[in-house]
Amino acid sequence: MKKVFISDLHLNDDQPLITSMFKSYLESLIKNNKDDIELYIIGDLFESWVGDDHETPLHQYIKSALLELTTSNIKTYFLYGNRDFLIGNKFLEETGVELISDPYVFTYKNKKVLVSHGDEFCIDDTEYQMFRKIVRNKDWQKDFLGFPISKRLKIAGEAKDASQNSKEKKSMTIMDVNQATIEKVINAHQVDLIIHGHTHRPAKHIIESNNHYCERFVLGDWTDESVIILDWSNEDPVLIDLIN
Ligand SMILES: [Mn+2]
Repeated sequence: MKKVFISDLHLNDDQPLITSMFKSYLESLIKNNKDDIELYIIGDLFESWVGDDHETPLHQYIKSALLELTTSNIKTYFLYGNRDFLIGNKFLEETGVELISDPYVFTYKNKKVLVSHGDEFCIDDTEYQMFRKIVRNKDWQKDFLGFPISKRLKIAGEAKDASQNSKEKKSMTIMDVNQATIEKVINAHQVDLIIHGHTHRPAKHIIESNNHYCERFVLGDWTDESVIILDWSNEDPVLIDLIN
């Protein structure tokens, strides 16, 4: 048995290399499936998702690649990122991917593990947290999905520009996880391991809180220079770079 965790691919039409790297990665999983692999995609698979009815050649390509994976008996889990939280049932049915909640807690190899995209840990970014509250509201989403695709794309584009502009003004600390929030999460769930992405700052952190020892693994985003994923094949999980 082997579990692998990936996040923040941000697949989009402008980066065909990342798309082909992802496709090759899925093919390598299929080839090695004698290991009994489970794949966890923990958010921001796509740079943007305005609804399952917005079908592009890229979306079709990724959906068939994922379907090939799941029909090769590789159990594939997905949890929402801050960019692709509108992925719905049609996508899930067409790919065989299973949506899991955020946070997702399970026990494996005697360790209690919490998996999350990670954006909820970044509470110092109050502007983003306010935006998140709005767009993760079911009524807001229902209204948004009722708009024509062109209007949805326009709104998503404007939101992206606004977030890019404000990101430039924010400090690196504001956009990172909040330590007290991490400790609260550790104590509330009594977990030994936290796995998340979102911040694009791959690292392994060790936290001691109330005499409880926890490791926090942060995955990297996919670039043509590095792809840091978490591979849990042996006793302990390890961050590996698919490129180097
Ligand atoms: Mn993210």
